[in-house]
Amino acid sequence: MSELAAQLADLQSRFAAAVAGAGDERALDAVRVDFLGRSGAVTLLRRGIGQLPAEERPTAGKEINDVVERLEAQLQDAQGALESRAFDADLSRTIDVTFPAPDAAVGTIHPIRRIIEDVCSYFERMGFAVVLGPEVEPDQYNFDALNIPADHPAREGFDSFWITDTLLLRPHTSPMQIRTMEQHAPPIAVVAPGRCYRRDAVDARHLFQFNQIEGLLVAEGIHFGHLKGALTGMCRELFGDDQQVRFRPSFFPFTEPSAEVDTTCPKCRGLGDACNMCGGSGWIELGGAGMVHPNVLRNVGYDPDVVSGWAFGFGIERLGLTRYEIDDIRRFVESDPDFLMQLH
Ligand code: FA5
Repeated sequence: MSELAAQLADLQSRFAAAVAGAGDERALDAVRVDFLGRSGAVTLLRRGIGQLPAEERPTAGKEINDVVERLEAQLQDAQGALESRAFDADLSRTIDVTFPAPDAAVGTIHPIRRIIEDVCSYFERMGFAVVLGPEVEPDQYNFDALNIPADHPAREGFDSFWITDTLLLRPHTSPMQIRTMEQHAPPIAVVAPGRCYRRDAVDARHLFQFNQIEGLLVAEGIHFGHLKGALTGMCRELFGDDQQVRFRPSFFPFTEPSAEVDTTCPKCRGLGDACNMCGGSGWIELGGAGMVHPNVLRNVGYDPDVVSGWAFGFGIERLGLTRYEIDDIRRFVESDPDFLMQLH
């Protein structure tokens, strides 16, 4: 027997003994490192090949490789045996099938989505339809048809993300007024919730992506009192039974007269005092509203001498701040489940 053959025989019997003694996967891995690792016994033998006469080297290399193959196969068998022993042990455990299971984690509707659903449901019960529209609009729908021509300073107020010279991410849901009236003859009664985008700096009251809900009612004989009644009812639905609604004169090119809409602060119930929710005024601002401007009705082919209408546009996140008494609008978009799950 050559010297190498004797060394290989010795190595194999030491290997077999080591594998037999390895009781778990970690011990088996140590055996692999000792024999087949980078500084293991096989590597030492390989280094010895260099000392042999050149003509013996190929045979010696092959002999070592054959042994390595066998060792690897034995390691794999031993690994399989260990796994099946662990599996058997697991099977033989007694399981108490009557033990109560932990509660499954379930999600809830996001508070912003809940407010959208509540407002839609309030208006649907009054016969309004819910309509959805594109978030990318031509300036024609977003401005021109809403009585805001190209040189009108009101365009500056909607600091918009422009995509091309004529296309923009809508900064408000009011284009849905035009889209709806273009497609349907009066009477019209719709609400249109959806995402809006503005180049506003993010702070406690502003996001660059937020949600609005637009409302539009157009028919014969519609007046400001209808608007007041609808919005007062909506505030009571969202915030409680004794909410009041206040209309402050304002300006929007697409409504005349126009108003900013406030509701009594649901925290201090309108008392003001040192309320940190409303800053002591007793009122919270929700959005804009007014009677649809005659030019807007004309732009969609309606006759302002025959029909009239009201419209409003409220920020959903602002409704959320008020409803849940939260002091920072960013909480809604931070995706903190522990925080969001508290709001129902
Ligand atoms: C408008 O967007 C008008 N289209 C509303 C309107 C519709 C008036 C129909 C008349 C008739 P305004 O720019 O004020 O108006 O925005 C309305 C509401 O959107 C604000 O009161 C606020 O609640 C919300 N809002 C506006 N910008 C932001 C913002 N960056 N982050 C969060 N909410 C915002």
